[in-house]
Amino acid sequence: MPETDNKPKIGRVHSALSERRLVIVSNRLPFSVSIENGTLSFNESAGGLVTGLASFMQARRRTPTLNVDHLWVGWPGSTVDETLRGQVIGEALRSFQSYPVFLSEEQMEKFYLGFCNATIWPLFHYFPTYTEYHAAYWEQYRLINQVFCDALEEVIRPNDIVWIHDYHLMLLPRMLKTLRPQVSVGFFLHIPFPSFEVFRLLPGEWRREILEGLLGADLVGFHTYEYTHHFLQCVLRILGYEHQMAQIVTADHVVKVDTFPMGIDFDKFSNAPSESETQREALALRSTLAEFKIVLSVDRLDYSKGILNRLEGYDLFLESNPEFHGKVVLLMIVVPSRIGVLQYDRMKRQVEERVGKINGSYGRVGWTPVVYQYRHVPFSTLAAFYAVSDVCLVTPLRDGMNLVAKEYVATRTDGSGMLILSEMAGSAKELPEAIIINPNNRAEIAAALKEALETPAEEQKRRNQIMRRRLKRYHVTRWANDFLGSLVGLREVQDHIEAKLLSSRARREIIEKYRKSRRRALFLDYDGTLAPLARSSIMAKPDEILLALLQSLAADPANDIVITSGRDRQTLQEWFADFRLGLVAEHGAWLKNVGESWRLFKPFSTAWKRQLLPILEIYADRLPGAFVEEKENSAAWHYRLADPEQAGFLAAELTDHLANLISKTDLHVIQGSKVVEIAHAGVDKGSAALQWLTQNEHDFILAMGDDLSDEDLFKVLPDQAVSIRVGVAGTHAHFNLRSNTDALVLLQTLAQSTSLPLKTSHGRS
Ligand code: ADQ
Repeated sequence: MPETDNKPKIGRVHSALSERRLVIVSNRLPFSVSIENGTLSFNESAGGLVTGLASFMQARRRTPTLNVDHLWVGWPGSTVDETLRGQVIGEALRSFQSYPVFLSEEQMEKFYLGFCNATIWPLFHYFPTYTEYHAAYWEQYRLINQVFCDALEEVIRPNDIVWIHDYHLMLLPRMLKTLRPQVSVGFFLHIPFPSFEVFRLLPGEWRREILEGLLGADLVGFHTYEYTHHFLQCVLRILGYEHQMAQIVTADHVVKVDTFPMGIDFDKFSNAPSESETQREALALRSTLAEFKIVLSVDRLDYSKGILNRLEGYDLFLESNPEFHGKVVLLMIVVPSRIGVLQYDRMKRQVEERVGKINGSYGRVGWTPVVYQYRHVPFSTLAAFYAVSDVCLVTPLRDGMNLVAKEYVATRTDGSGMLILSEMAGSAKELPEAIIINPNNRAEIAAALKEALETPAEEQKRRNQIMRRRLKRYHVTRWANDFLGSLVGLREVQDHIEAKLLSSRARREIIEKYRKSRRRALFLDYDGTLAPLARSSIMAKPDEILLALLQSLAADPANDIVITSGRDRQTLQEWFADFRLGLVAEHGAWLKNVGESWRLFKPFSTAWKRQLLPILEIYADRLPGAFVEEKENSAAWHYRLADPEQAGFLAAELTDHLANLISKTDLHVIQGSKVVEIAHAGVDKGSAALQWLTQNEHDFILAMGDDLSDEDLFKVLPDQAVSIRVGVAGTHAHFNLRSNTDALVLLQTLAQSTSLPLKTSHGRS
């Protein structure tokens, strides 16, 4: 990576954000369309994502310096007949700045209820036994992501910032970026990203496509550091991409991965208790439940939310604390969700049975231990619930973040109230002053309830004040601006790197220069440049197409072609002996001119091998898949086939270890692509190439390479030389090419260019 400061420059970012249209893409729009007797009606929809983003959008509208131009793209919540679609689009654009993506019920079945909620949701929440793996679901998931991409194509403008949300659309970033490489694309995942061992349960093709899909974005965001870490780990282990400071250079662009814990609209919740509607409802509630302490729980009906565990914990609390009988109620608000998915329907029945059992066992006239409501409630009612409750009990078995916990604390303006929070919720990282419990342990829930109900008022205040300060500072607008600022700021780093990508104009100029030149030197690295990086060195043997290409380049008497490689001379000899090629082996230790025999760059002592080779062997023994390659004047420890994470640690350790041992010698350690090498300092591809350049005068010089050892060559070449780094990476070369295939295409074009009609008019020798 180049040494560029990639922190968003606040002023520039702010102005970039205010000048560009923001396009939010999520499965659901912030409203649902319903049709009764041919009449359309639009109702607000609920859920963490929509609640949070809608607040952010409102804040944007309230900020005069920000351009409020935005568009929200998503499914309108029901199947809309063809004949009504025009009307829905018109109303959605006019009243909601939204653009609907129409999907049929059948499509939603396998996509939404299928792949999204019967495959990804359970797996990512660590319920592998609930996870269903159906090829038909997967196919539908791909298809619907494509439908979203097609819809975006209709509305997107080149300067838009596109922010894609959640697990329904993980393939969309790549699809969109392929279609519109210039559009800034961000992705945020609202649910946990599971550990590698869980993610790998997905079939190979699915898991690779999902990761590739996400890496299509410029910025990928998660709620917690753990999820970010899991994602990077999966990317490394499944796709083989390493990261540097959470920046990944893929074959075609640079992706940043980062943590952005979602906040809430703090002021909205903090102001709610002083609003008349909330006050009225709170008063009514208090008078109905005047004799009781209120323990509140609010969530969607979902097995990940730990509703049954909560009821078990409460049951145990009542069983072991009879002194609280008749003094406490659990007010349990459950919002209907994903009706029609087997586990959800089953869970609804189980919850109802459990509530019935607790009320039947402990209840009496005048006291219902669990007050259960299965419905969506409007904001004022929700705020009133938060405002009157002494304890908020949040017990998810897994939760990406959990906004309810934050909303409760924000609503407690007088500092009273106790939050009990599961350690499995992302928000537990930000709210450690809550009573943190493990929801799998009902004894812990029961003990936490007792503790919460008995916590003195000053202690409640102390804890809440700390949490409120934090929530006030990192509110939802700050979260969204942080994400978008980071996305826009990233553009600068990407531009810097991508500015070097070989343009078609520069390409034409190179070809022209090549055609007109009289004597040319071409320095071509082998692995990663002429041949794709292979899993084993044997597999990297040149194929017939490559040999034919080299032959045609070498057949031109004006060309001095030199293969500059880190490989040993025997291998190069075996592959290229029959060709008119110069060869550089072991990064410049061995040189071979056409028609001559090999010669050493300079005499070297190899006494070091006796001491250092055994060390490389020890490291190879410790890491299955790693092996040592002894060359005449150098030695390499390869780990392409080894476990990438363990290899990463060991490679760093080995490099350190060797660096200490060779500090007073003329050796140095080179970290290459999946290899650690020991070689003689001052011997590199640059010094080797200069030997050819001093032998003849060249009016065209080209150097191509894909890794750090090629940078030594790029650095020493004269200014007029054409240097090309294969892969998108920071470099001393003049240009980058995206891949080894692009490098071969360019060489092919050069080889063919001299047979074009103008060839003889340049009078080459
Ligand atoms: P959800 O699973 O929907 O969100 P959560 O974060 O708790 O979970 O958000 C629920 C939202 O819906 C809250 O804003 C709450 O006020 C509201 N709500 C809940 N029950 C309600 C009811 N009965 N009536 C009215 N409103 C109700 C997903 C992830 C979470 C992540 C969010 C945001 O699963 O882990 O926190 O996205 O990223």
